[in-house]
Amino acid sequence: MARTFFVGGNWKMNGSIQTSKDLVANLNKAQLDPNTEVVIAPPALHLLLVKDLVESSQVKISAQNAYHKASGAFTGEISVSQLKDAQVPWVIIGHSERRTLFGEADSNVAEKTKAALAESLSVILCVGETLEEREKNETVSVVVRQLDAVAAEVNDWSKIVVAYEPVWAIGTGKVATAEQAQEVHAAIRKWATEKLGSQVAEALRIIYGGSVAAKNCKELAGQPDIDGFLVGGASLKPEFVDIINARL
Ligand code: G2H
Repeated sequence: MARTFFVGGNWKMNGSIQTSKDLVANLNKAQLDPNTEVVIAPPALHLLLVKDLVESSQVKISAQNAYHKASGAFTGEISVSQLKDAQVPWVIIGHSERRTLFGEADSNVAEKTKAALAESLSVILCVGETLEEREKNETVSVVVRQLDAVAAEVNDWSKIVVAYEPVWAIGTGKVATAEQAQEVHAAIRKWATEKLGSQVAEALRIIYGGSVAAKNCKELAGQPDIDGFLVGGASLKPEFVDIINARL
């Protein structure tokens, strides 16, 4: 069964109310490949505004992070239950900026993923190695360690999209080559086959993130184990539409 191509736009901590409105207006008027699933992740403050402005049922919204507890004295956090209540159907978990800048460990990522799935949210689960880890030939072992931590807590992977984002390629303009990305995506699918079974592995979307742009998306999208993208910087530009349409 063919996997539906998936393109996520991670706006990170960028923009104003007006720029969020402009980005949605641009998507609303664009011709999007009807075979691509599109998910945009605005800053938390703009989630409901963006949700109301999106016109196409093809475009869903996502939070960039969530806390695993349902409620309580956790100043500054947003819970998975609150996302569900606000009808935000997706959440990004384990982005490398959360892991490196905010100290999220594999165990935090696993408990957040578990909590999100328990609230019936869908999860973009991010994994990836640092430059130092790649140079020490640890890429696959790092990614497998990150995935194993989640697999220890989660049985049902049907609502998870795995985003492979090599940390050295994020926001640096240094995109992984199509071969480098495909190699890791294939290793992730092999992991999934062994750990979760071949049916789950075959259905699992594994998307690439890290300096994806209009100029490099087609070659990446042509790889057999690359099922889409998580796009940062370029999701704030009109070329995001070209990335959504990478398979046309
Ligand atoms: C990786 C990606 C989106 P960028 O973080 O998650 O960002 O495309 O800017 O490298």
